[in-house]
Amino acid sequence: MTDEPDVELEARLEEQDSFEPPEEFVEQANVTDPGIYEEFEENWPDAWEQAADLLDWDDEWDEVLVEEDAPFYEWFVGGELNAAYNCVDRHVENGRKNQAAIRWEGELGETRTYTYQDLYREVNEFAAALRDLGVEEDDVVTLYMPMIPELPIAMLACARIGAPHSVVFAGFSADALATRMNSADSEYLVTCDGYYRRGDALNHKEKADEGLRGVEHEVEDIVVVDRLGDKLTHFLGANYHDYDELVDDHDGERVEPVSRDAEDMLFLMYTSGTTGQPKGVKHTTGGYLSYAAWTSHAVLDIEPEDTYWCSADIGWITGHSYIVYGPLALGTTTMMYEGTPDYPEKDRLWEIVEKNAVDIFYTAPTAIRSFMKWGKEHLEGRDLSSLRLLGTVGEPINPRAWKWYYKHVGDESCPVVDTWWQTETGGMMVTTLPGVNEMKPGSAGPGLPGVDAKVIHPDKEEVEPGQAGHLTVQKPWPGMLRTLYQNDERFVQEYWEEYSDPDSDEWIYFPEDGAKVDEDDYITVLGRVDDVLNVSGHRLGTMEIESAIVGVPGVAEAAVVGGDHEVKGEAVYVYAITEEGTDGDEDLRERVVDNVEDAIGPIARPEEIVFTPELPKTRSGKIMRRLLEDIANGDELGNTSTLRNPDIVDDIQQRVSDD
Ligand code: 6R9
Repeated sequence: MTDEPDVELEARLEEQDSFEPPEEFVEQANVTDPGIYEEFEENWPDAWEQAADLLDWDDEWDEVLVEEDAPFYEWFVGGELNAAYNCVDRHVENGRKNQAAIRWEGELGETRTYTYQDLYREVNEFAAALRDLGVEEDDVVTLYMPMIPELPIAMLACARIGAPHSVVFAGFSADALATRMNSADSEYLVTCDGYYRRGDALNHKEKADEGLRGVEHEVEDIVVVDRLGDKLTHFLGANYHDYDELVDDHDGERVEPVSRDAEDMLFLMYTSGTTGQPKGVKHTTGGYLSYAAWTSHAVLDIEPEDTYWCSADIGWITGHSYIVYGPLALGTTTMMYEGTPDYPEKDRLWEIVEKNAVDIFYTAPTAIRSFMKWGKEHLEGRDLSSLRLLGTVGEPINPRAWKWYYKHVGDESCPVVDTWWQTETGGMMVTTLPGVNEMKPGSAGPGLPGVDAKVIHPDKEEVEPGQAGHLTVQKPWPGMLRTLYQNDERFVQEYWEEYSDPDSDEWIYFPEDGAKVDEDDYITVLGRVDDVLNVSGHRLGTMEIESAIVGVPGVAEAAVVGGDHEVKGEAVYVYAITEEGTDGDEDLRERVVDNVEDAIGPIARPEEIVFTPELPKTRSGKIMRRLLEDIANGDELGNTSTLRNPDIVDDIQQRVSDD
């Protein structure tokens, strides 16, 4: 880190490796009884009813869990409910219509507040508009939108009429949008004209239009939100609609929320896997919403009167579960911020916390490492005393960053929850309960009550404390993905095949993370064991990036690995073989970068590109990625004798140090 080391913090906190939850916090916490672990164990799976009981159901479930078709589990079977009703209507009915539901801060400083009544009104109007356009129950609606209130409104409008949404992160490229719309056969798109980033207005619609050109089926309708206020006149056809006009045309209309089966799809969310094709993770209405609400209650300690802020983007699962569905199901005030944390100044987030008296703040380790780098002086002028709980998610947090967060943001009076989970798990899985457990910086904690997380060897035995192994989950949970969209086979292959034994009906979920465990069953997640990188907490498939690179004329082959990065955690390192007669020059480098950004988005931008005549390969022809990682990190190289071409290693090292 480049800032002055905080001597006092170092001295006092460095040695400390566990922290008790602050008493003041425990006194008011939602969950404080350590017996909850036993309760779930003894009363499993019925204990999960306490998650479902946080919601209002149109029809009670007949069975909590049906395992007949494992690993295609079903939860709260026979139950019926509507997610939008649970996130909006019931709070209006319960006399809380004037409470703020969404508080939004634009990057330039504008603010908008939607009370639950406002939200109710606009969700209904947009739901009516979608219906009018022809959207029917079970049609997938793609939402390609940045952090503006119309995004959660569109999600809830879809949920109201039983149309699953598929949100595509606004930072993704036109190609990525097309791939996802094609995969989901999605015939409807909601997008916007543009948004602000570091003070610049970005043209988003141009990207959306370009993406639409790559969609292979007919797209029925495109709705465009006017974020920038300069009404776009360049709609490309009669099937383009202005969001405000649609909502005005349906002024005051009401749409009865559709009763959905607990197992009906609430949404699809695409995530990166080991192959080039992103995976469409399917989440359901009953299990997912119960799980998002339950974990928001038990781990984030959300109360209706709180102002809660998760600084993720709704385009990722964290935003789905912990900006939109969990917090709104509990009827709290959820914050949204459009912009970047250092615009216009590096204290922007703390300004927002102070101004809104935020109670709970949930962010990513990569953000915390940036705050550390910028220096604590950016927090010092701000009153952060409203904060009660801090959380992190997305990647492992190093103890130093954890302690910095605890001390400088939380003033040693807020518990920090380090929450391990995935797009596929729907919600948090491994974390401390802030009102129950002590915290150990760097270690996420035990599996949540009812979550059977175990770290195992290849022989399926649990590892000894301190040893590394694979993280697994050995019992189903309500928030779990049900399948990969239209690909049951890949679902079984990706998550269950490694450790399950179908013959004895033993099903073990493998999230593709390495981990170790200590004597108190606290799990430290070490990172992915597959070819997926975690750049600033975002999952990127190396295959996806490699295929974008070999698409550049002049590049014959490419290998992408993760190199250590001070702020991003991991960064994209590219080793590429050029074709005969092509120079690995600046021009080619630029074309590689452009192609990666076009195929995926700026988040996948390579940190380093090394052109080489060969890649180190084993005798069976496999690229030795470990070795390339070690070279990227300047680490001691392991044994290279199994290589078919050991001489190339020195050569590549030379090229790296020449750069
Ligand atoms: C929610 C989310 C999932 C992957 C996951 C793991 C990493 C997430 C973590 C963590 C260590 C934590 N990860 N939280 N690693 N400690 N607290 O991030 O979902 O985008 O699907 O990423 O992120 O490697 O497998 P997703």
